[in-house]
Amino acid sequence: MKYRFMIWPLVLLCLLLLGGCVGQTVKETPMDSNVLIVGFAQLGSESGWRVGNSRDVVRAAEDAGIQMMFRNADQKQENQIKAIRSFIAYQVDVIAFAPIVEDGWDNVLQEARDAGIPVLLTDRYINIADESLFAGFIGSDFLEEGRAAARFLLQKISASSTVRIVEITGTEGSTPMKQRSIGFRDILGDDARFEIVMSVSGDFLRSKGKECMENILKTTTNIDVLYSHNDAMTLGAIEAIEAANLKPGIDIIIITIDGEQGAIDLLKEGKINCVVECTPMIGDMIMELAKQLADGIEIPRISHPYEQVFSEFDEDLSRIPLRGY
Ligand code: GZL
Ligand code: ZN
Repeated sequence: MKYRFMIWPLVLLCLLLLGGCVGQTVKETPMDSNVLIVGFAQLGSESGWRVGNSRDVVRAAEDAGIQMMFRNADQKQENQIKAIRSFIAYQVDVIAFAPIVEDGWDNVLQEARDAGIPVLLTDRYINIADESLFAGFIGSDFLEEGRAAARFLLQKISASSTVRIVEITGTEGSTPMKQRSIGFRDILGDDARFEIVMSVSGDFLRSKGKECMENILKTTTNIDVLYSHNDAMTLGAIEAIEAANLKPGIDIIIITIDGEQGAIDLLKEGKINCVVECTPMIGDMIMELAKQLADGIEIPRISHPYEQVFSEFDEDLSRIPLRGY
C-alpha cells in the first residue's frame, strides 16, 4: 500500500496536464491512503452488455470497499492508454482494463511495470511480446461461445442442402471478434452443407448491425442463417430483416451472443433461435483478483465465468432469470 498524501498536488497537476480526466469519471470520493485503490479503464458504452459490465464493476468495487478510479475511453484506444497513464501517475495499487483491441499495449504496460503496478486484463485479451507485463485475465471463453453457436446450428439443421450463413462480426481486432469467428468455424469444420457467404463487421453497435443487414438484403435475400457476434447488432439486424418483410427466427435462423434481456425476450417470441450467454457480471471476480494482486498473491493467468446457452430447444424459457443488462 503506497502513501499518497505526499503526491496529491503532483497528481492533480498530472491529471490536468493529461488533459484532465479521460472520458467521464463515474466515481471519485476523497482518497483514503489505507484503502485499496484500483484504476479501471473501461473501453466504451457501445452495447447493453458494456453498460451492464460498467455498472457491475462499480457496484462490486463499492461492495468490496475498494476505491475505484473509473475512466470510460469512449471506444478509443488512445483514451484507454491515457487513462492507464493517469492511474500510474496517481500510483494506484492495481490497474484493470478491458482492452478494446488486442494490439498496441506493450509500451503502456511496460510503464506500469516500471511503476511497480500490477495489471489485470478484464473482458478482452491482448497480443503482447512480454506476457509477464500483465498478471492475469478474467473474462469469457470466446472460442467456446463461437463453438456453442455452431453446435446449436448443427442441432437445428437436419437437411442435407446448402445452408447459407451471414456473419456480422464485432470490433475488428478484438478478442471476442477473432475468437467467436474461429470457434464457430472450428465446429462447422468441413461440413460441406455450411457456407459462410458473407462476413462483415458491425463493430458491436446496434446501428451498424442494422446497416450491415440492410446492405446484405439489398444484394440477396437468399440467406438461411444470421450469426451475429452480439445482441446489440442482432437487434439492429432484426429491424432490417422485418423491414424487408422477412420473419426473423423463421425465414432466417438467428444465433446471437451476450444474453441481454432484449435478446432473451425475442428468443421467447421465436424471433431469435439461440442466445449464447456472455456474462458482463464479472465485477466481483475482478475485485477478488485485484485484492489478491495488491496482497502480492499470484493469480490464475486465465479465469472464466460460468456461462450457458439458451435456445428454442430449451424446455421452459420462462425460467430464464431477469438478465440485468
Ligand atoms: C464480450 C465483450 C463484447 C460483447 C459486446 O466479452 O467484449 O463487447 O459481446 C461488447 O456486446 O460490445
Ligand atoms: Zn479459456
